[in-house]
Amino acid sequence: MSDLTLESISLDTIVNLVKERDPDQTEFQQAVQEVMESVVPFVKENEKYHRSGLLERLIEPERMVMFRVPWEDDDGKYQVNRGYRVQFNSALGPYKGGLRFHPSVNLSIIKFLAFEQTFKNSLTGLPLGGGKGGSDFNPWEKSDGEIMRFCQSFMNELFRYVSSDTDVPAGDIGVGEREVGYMFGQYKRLTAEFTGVLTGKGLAYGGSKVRMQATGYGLLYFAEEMLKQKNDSIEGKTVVISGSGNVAQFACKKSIELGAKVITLSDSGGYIVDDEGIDEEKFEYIKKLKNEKRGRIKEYAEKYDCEFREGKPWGVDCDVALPCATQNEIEREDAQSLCKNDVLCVAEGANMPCTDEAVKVFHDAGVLYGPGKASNAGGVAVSGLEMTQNAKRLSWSFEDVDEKLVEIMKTIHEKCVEHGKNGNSINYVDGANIAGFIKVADAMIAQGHV
Ligand code: NDP
Ligand code: 2IT
Repeated sequence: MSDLTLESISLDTIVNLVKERDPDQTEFQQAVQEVMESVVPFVKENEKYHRSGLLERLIEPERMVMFRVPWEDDDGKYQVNRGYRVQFNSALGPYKGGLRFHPSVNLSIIKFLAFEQTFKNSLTGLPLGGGKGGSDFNPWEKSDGEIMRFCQSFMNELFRYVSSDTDVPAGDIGVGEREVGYMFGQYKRLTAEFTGVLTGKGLAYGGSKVRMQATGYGLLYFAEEMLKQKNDSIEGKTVVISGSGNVAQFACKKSIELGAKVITLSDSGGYIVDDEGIDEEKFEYIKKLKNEKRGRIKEYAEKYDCEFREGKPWGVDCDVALPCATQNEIEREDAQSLCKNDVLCVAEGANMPCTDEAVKVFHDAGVLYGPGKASNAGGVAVSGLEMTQNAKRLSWSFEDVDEKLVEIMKTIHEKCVEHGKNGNSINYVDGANIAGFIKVADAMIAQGHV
């Protein structure tokens, strides 16, 4: 890659660099394009950033590791999966970001997630670099013993690249407290050290209060700030949520607490529509169904006698839509359906759940649209607070951590407004990308051409 000059910096030149290098990495190309649509015009206007191969360095991970993960299933057969850790950018602190276990995982997906994480972590204001990892392992219908053996084998290799001061993984799709626990146990065994090498740990051994709730709660704190811009609030609104995992569950819980009516949740099998709204009791049922029994959302429809439909929930009439499942789950037609039903606000709990075309539909329709790197940053923010508590060897109360989370989400919103204000409206995509970029870029320049 060559050093770009002011004249040669353009969205196309940057995106083409990525396409030429990694033609098959479509998710990574999509994430770079989305960030650079905001950053390139900003860089052109700010001379400080016309140097040091800054943009070329920003789109290339500092380090990527891929490794074999062999494990024994319950029938005594050997299975082999592929493990990944992409250490994208350490300008602001130790690499930080989750681990995803899902059969769709590949290098493109882990790179897009690590790239997004770099800007998200910058927005939190905490000293966190960006990274992500995972495996194409499918946790679905695996026994507890199989999950444990897989996690141990995964850590047998990963432990060489992580530590509380260099790279601190956490959960993501398919990785929750149980998996973090097995990986933490194995790391401790391999290194004979009890340190905060992972976040999202159980409360008994160094986990932070509110970490479990943080992404979903933070999403609602952010959505509330967005609605405030239109002198509105979440109270009394009808909310459609996709997914039924960690993020979706606590987005649902906080929506209920704030007086909204949540009528859908989903999984890869389909979605439920509960016109009466999910209440606290139904929420407890879902938590048990998903986290302990590892059941399907369809069972909710049978228990509470409501509708279950295949596909995605975006055709359901709502005021607020919270995609909390996976990337590219809202495509152009889905966005059009939401707009047809006069959706007011779309805030992303998942990472990159809206395609570029869907985002354009929302912007053109004047919908409040919050990109994940801002609206779902609450999870990693509380992970950062978990690291601080571990380093100090103390544990803050639920109220203290929750209050800090509220403040962080409000500050991220303010940064989006500062850098995304466009006449009377706010372009949260530009706001989040530019605010996230400035801090990372300043730190990279200060640290020299490394
Ligand atoms: P979970 O594994 O707890 O839940 C994932 C949910 O999404 C499940 O209901 C799952 O359904 C559904 N899902 C996953 N993949 C697909 C797919 N390809 N098609 C349809 N449904 C799918 O993960 P999380 O709740 O932790 O993560 C959800 C999203 O939030 C991800 O995009 C993640 O990157 C993002 N995120 C997570 C954070 C965290 O702290 N955990 C922080 C910030 C963002 P099924 O079980 O049927 O696969
Ligand atoms: O996408 C994300 O921000 C996460 N999966 C959480 C990362 C973390 O380190 O807590």
